[in-house]
Amino acid sequence: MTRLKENDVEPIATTLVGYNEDLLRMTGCSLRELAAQASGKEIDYLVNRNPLVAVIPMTCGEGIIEGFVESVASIISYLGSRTVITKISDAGGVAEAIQLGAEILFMADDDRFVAINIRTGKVSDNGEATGKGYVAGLERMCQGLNGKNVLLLGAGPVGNSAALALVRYGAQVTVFDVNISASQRLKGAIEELGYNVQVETNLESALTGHQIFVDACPAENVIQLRHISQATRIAAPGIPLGVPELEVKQLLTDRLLHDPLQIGVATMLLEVL
Ligand code: PYL
Repeated sequence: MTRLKENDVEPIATTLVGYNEDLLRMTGCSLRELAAQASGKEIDYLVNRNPLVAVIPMTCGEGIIEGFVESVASIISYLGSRTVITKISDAGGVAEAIQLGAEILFMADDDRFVAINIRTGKVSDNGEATGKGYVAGLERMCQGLNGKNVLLLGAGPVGNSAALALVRYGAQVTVFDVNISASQRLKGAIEELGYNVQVETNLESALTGHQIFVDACPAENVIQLRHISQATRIAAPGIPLGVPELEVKQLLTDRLLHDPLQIGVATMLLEVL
């Protein structure tokens, strides 16, 4: 998993209104509606129960990312939840959150970013939630995915979650990962659930043979200009963005779904309600 940097998260809190307008234009739904669709939860549950959500800084491993907990808290607050960032980090922060009466805890170390509902025991992992959230956005952007060919780049945690969400929407999924055994493992897991996935080992032919992409791999500039047409739609949960930034603005306006945290955090919250 690629570690976010301060300049990935710093702009989030002050650009959520504009971000939501862009999302509405691209997918026809707001961040709240997208998270509700991805999690299968009704948004008014969030409003009615209004649980206190605590975001806890974690100093372990490579430590704090400046602005990370503030960005997570701003997204949760934007969704309408009562939110607090604990003053204390780590174990003390967990104790502080519970003493404050928090029902849901968000925290991230170098390996896992989780949301925990301490009342129900429900846990949501950022990778799994991000995969579901982005596929829900892609489904709205494409006005449905049933019967459509989708190329999934990356068979990691986000890719595995995205693959399951894609086949559940009826998409014909082809997966490419530089690590072929990762693609095979993903194929096996999806087949166990009664669905089919094709494994592609030639990236160039996969890219030229598809218009709908889920870019869930950490490589940069995988999707090149020659792979982009008027029909191209891209959901890109991967950090850093796998499409050349500059050209993207010109060619893919309103057809590229990409953010550092928003869709994943919103889906995590709805998942643990
Ligand atoms: C959750 C993000 C999404 C992509 N990469 C993941 C990442 O950067 N994880 C590390 C998060 C560390 C947070 C730090 C803090 O500020 O509490 N422990």
